Amino acid sequence: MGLTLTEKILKAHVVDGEFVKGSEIGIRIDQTLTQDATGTMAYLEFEAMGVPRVKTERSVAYIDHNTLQSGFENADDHRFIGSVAKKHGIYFSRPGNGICHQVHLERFGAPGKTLIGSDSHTPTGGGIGMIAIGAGGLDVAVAMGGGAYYITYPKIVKVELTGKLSPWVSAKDVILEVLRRLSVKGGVGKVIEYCGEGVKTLSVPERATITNMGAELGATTSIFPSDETTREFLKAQKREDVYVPLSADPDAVYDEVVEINLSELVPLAACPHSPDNVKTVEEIGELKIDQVCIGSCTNSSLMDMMKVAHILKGKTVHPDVSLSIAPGSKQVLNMLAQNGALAVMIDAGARILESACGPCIGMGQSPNSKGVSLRTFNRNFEGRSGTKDGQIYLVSPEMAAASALTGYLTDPRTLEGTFEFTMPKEFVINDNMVVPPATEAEMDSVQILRGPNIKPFPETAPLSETIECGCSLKVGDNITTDHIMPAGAKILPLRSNIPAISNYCFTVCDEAFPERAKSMGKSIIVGGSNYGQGSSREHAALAPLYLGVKAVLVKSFARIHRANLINAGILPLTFVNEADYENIAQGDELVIADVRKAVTEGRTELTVVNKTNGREIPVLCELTGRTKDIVLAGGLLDYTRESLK
Ligand code: MIC
Ligand code: SF4
Repeated sequence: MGLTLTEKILKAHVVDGEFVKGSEIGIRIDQTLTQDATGTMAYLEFEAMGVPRVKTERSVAYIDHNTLQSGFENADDHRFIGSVAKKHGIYFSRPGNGICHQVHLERFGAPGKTLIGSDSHTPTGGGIGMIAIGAGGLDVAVAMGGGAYYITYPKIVKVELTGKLSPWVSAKDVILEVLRRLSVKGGVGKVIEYCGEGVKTLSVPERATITNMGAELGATTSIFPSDETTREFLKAQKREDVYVPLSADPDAVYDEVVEINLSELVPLAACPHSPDNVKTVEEIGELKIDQVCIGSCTNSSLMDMMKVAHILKGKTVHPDVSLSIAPGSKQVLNMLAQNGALAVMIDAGARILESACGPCIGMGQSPNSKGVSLRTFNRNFEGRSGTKDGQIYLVSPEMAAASALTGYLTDPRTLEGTFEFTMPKEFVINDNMVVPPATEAEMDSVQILRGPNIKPFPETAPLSETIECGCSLKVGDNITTDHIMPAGAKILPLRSNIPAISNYCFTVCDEAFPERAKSMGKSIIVGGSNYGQGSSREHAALAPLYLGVKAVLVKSFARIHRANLINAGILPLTFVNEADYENIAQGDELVIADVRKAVTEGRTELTVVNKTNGREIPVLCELTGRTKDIVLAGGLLDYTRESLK
């Protein structure tokens, strides 16, 4: 029986566990990446493990998220990350060099390699045939130290592409169509593998747009084959040496098949407040807009920017619209400057932002009250833009640029003519903003520069014999990590300071939560399905840990967040009968008797007794050998410190 591409790469990297669907496997990690909003914690954790130099083939630390420096905090964090990188063998991509995923694809990614990154959009690397997975910072720290990365051996979904995109229909519309069909939980426990004749018609940046936003499906990752198009891209990046051809065997067996005829796709938009709330322009109807933001790791390639420049050429942004553009990397920005497209954008009235995440993570450009904002980004969760009642629509660069001119949501197919982008034979290459690490001889003399905002990892404790405490919060379905631990320009500077950032935990849902949790001392959170979807931020587990949360009981979890809870030593529980969700109210007193004994013995079914209404609620605690030991130890840090000794 033939193998899928995913299986081929996983098989070549597996170091622990059995190759059986649904069971846990440990894989060797070739490359890691971090960004600054998750990086400080990841490097504090790496330091705590006591490994002098990273053991990966290539580890890169990017500065791209917290680039608005409205106080000393972000600048201090950048300095800290730069110094840790230098000391411990990590390449440092300085602020201004671009968004981690865009730069990694251009300069470091390689087909057939494994990459984990402390950012959920790490699957961008799947665009050149990598197994690239988003993970919590602690998992990335462990991988840098040479430890395996554990995933559930995934189901593999084949997306069979046929046909060719019509003019003004974009790679973004492909992934929006996949989201429309599969939903934000449709990819949980799965890898999405793209195959078929249609693959050949898509360039590397287009493929990367699709794998990037596969994160919104909740998928473990997404991947394209590595073919002649990949080789051409790598050659143009002067990296042809890392090219290897890779594809699934013709008789590979998949768990599910989705068919998409690219020729039939039309321009789409994800409406507020979920990336799977996808509609056509016609279905949305007339929509006056206030803002357009173009950029983010989903749509900031040279190809995307050239399309935008073509549409804007000789025109003026509508008087009621603010248009901002953030090219994804220094390479992209530089090429736009050299070929004149930047001048076209400036001339049309675009507000040019630095090459960074910017508005995507609420670092500036929040829309006006109730403002309608079209964004080429990947997430439109409530409040993420920084404006609580902002109405965010996720669209392609073509739709964004066309609408910026008309002031209304506009189907780009109404534009005259067509636009064919030819990939450059050579990109402009200058890696002068990537600082290499110190040599082994020099590394001891590198001083770590720590600012006063950097506080240590919160205290952990081994799992207690019995958990007896109140329910401090009850929330519904599809809670995102942006609800649990909001981001934005005000809160992001506190990413290295868990005590301070904890004061914002869950405040999107309930302003009183942090104080209430603190005064309760210890507590349990109850939630619905797909709890913790979205970002990889481990702060969404570390803040609850700091606030005394001992267990989270929900209908189902998103993958990375569940792993982050385990890493923080918080017990992840799911209802056996989802209807029991109704049998717990906020404030109820709950007991999980002899929980330590049960977990130690590997019992997966536990009972939560609701002392307030007398009900006994069966719950699942599905921990394997390793995750069981992590929870018993009080988290991954203690567990790893022991096992690396
Ligand atoms: C995001 O897009 O939500 C982020 C900000 O990039 C996060 C990481 C973070 O919260 O720092 C992610 O996607 O993992
Ligand atoms: Fe940055 Fe936005 Fe991409 Fe996250 S999704 S890495 S915030 S650009």
